[in-house]
Amino acid sequence: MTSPAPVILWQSPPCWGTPSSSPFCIKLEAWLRMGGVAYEARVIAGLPRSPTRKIPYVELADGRLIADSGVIMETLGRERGIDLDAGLDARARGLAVAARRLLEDHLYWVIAWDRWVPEAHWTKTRQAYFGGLPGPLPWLVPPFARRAVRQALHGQGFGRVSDAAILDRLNEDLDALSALLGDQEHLLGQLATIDAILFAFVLAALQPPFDGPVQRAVAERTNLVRFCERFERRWFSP
Ligand SMILES: N[C@@H](CCC(=O)N[C@@H](CS)C(=O)NCC(=O)O)C(=O)O
Repeated sequence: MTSPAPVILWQSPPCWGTPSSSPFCIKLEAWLRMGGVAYEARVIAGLPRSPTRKIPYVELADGRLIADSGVIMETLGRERGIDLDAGLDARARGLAVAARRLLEDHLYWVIAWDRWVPEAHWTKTRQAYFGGLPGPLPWLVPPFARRAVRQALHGQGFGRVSDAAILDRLNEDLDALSALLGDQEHLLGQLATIDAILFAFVLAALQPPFDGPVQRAVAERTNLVRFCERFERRWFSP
């Protein structure tokens, strides 16, 4: 039997020593590696061609474009018989959903705020995300992109509260994750999809070169940092 053609993973470029500036892209790439799916990572030029206009998305050999890291994982999992969560019982599955929501729908917004809002951080984000664009684009694009993120943060709520309130919530998130992980090798005691998600979002909070309160808060939870180091060694070593 011939093996399927590599999946094309469309994502944002590597950033600050991580495989992509987007934690959702890192999550998906980690899952592809864990599931043994052959893929080719490509950097988008211009706006995403995905149905949702978001990254990551994948392009399959039959021409399908699939958006959303979760949908992509479900689709490829179903079509290729990959189930990294087969060994989880109902309680562990429940915990995985809760942790995923915390990471993707809450910690994600702390990460976005940290990168796009404080002026000193924005200077570095702007350079990292847009500095390589051609012509006048590094001057033209960032103000529009920043306005869109600020509007999203306003809708989500972080745009309406103090920095201290955001950091309080970050600390609650990190305490919860750190307590769940404890001294285990994997969040749920065995390798599962949630490990890819934990890795991607904790790394995305830790890695920017801001040396700010977000990075310090993550660094204090040494079990989370060690988890990321282990995960990276196992799944992203050359
Ligand atoms: N639920 C989506 C979320 C993806 C997502 O929010 N991607 C961000 C980058 S981190 C994006 O493309 N943002 C562009 C936009 O919102 O227009 C997934 O799991 O893939």
